[in-house]
Amino acid sequence: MKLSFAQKLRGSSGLLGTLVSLPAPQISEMLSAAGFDWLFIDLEHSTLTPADAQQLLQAMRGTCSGVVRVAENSAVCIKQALDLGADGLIIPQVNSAEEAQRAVQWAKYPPLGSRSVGIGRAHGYGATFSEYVTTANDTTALLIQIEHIRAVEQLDEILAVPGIDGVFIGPYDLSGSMGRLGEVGHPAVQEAIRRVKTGCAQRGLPVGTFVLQAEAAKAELASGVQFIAVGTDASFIWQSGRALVQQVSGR
Ligand code: 3PY
Repeated sequence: MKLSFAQKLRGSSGLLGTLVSLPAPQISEMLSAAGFDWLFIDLEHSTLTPADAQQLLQAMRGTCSGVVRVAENSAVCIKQALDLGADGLIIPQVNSAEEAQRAVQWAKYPPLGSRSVGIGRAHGYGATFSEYVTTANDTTALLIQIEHIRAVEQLDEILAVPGIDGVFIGPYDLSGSMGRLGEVGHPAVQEAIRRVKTGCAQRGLPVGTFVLQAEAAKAELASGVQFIAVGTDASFIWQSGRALVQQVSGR
């Protein structure tokens, strides 16, 4: 049986993903066939629409999970992404307990939240409606992004909000919010990241993050993050295309 991403997060570590930003189902077909555990389908920083996200999810193979980062923390973005069948959501820029509570309200069905009821791909277009609405709170992962120093300062209050299934650290935005844009290795940024990881560990909440290279991913997984997104579809194409041009033509 295919485990939900929420179940995988609770039961395993080292979940390897990558970020998908291009609107072609062949991309998620290839990346899931390549063996990634999960794909981070990014509607915040790309031209992907909810319809594109649905096609990307439909093309995925095997046991790979599709986690959608919504464009913003709003009722419409959250319900559309869940109804089209996302295995989990990443909510960007959650900077206070109130913002975390709003995400839970929109992402979880009553009594935990007040997610509105629709019939979509997630519900088997109606065929599996009852089963879906009774299990979705448990099987769809609600991941909030901690990516601003204000959020780190209010970490305890944010993590105490019931209904959050995990945290995804955004190191680049976090570094920017600390006046060190892109300096993710700076000691002050690393200290903020360490505080988030420690806070999550104390509450038993899975934590993940984003890195650009394989070596950094191995280091993060060794340090105990449960899930990681490495690189992007666009960066894979760019890097291998660029390397090929250099090898063949020396340019
Ligand atoms: C960040 O590093 O800020 C991110 O959101 C990565 O996805």
